[in-house]
Amino acid sequence: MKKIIITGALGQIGSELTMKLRELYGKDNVVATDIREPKDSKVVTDGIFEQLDVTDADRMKALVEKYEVDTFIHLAALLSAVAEAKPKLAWDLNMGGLLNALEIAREHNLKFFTPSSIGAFGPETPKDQTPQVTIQRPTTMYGVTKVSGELLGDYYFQKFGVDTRSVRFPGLISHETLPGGGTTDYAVDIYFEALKNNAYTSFIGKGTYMDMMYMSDAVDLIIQLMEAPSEQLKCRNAYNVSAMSVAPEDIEREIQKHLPEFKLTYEVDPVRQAIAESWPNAIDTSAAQEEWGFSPQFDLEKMTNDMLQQLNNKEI
Ligand code: VAH
Repeated sequence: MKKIIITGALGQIGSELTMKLRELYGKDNVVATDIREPKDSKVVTDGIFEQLDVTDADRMKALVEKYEVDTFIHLAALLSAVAEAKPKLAWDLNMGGLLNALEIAREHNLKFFTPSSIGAFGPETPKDQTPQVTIQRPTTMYGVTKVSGELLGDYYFQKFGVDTRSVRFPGLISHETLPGGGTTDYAVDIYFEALKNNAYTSFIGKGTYMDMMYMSDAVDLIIQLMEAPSEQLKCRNAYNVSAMSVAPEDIEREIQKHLPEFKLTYEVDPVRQAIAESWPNAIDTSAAQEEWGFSPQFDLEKMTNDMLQQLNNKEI
């Protein structure tokens, strides 16, 4: 990777990935784009930023040619809960944007990354130690777009030789940005609310296990995967990646080591609970470990320490 364009740069992943890439590759070699253009974000003020609606193929192509990038990181998409509320918009944005990006990657021979998700699995998928290759019949529009995206990644690699790379992200936990419309958002909100109110009401029920990962590990693994030698990679649809499998009460116990009076209560949101229950409890990540050295650094204890410390410093 030398010169990189990112879509969705103001999103949960994009806002941290953009800053890390600017640090590693130089501010002049990272073109951050997003449909929004807030004046106060360092993603906008601390480097190259262009407004881009990913359904506008002509503008996307013009930016790729203007900055002569060699790598395309496509993050713009609607997340699971919002997608379930607006399924047609989710299909149009998630798939229309992705196809525009893949076509431009094909025309300009760009190295390509877009994330899939554990949301690409469904109720028939084995729930524990979910294999790299298994049944994928998701029951959400988000999941349908993620499986379709995985198949497109395979297709553009096999048919056109595009260097497509992807991972199935678990729930991602970040202190930089509040997530927007995901099912795993409770695992971010809980830390903000613990510090603000010493209490949190979870919309996901007790005992609901999902894979999770600290954003720091997610950002590092994207760079690690993108820098891995192409010949090492057998999976061009998406690799299973995860750092931990947790339920709300596990996070509660970890937070109480720092805030002993912290109280977790539950008000289950049936829509997001149903989505969560259709996803695996814990996926197998051996393929990513073996093929490109995936090795997350943050477990629940280490993540909780860092989250609370970082949020304390921000005086949220
Ligand atoms: C969501 N945070 O909840 C995203 C992610 C695995 C979850 O895809 O939609």
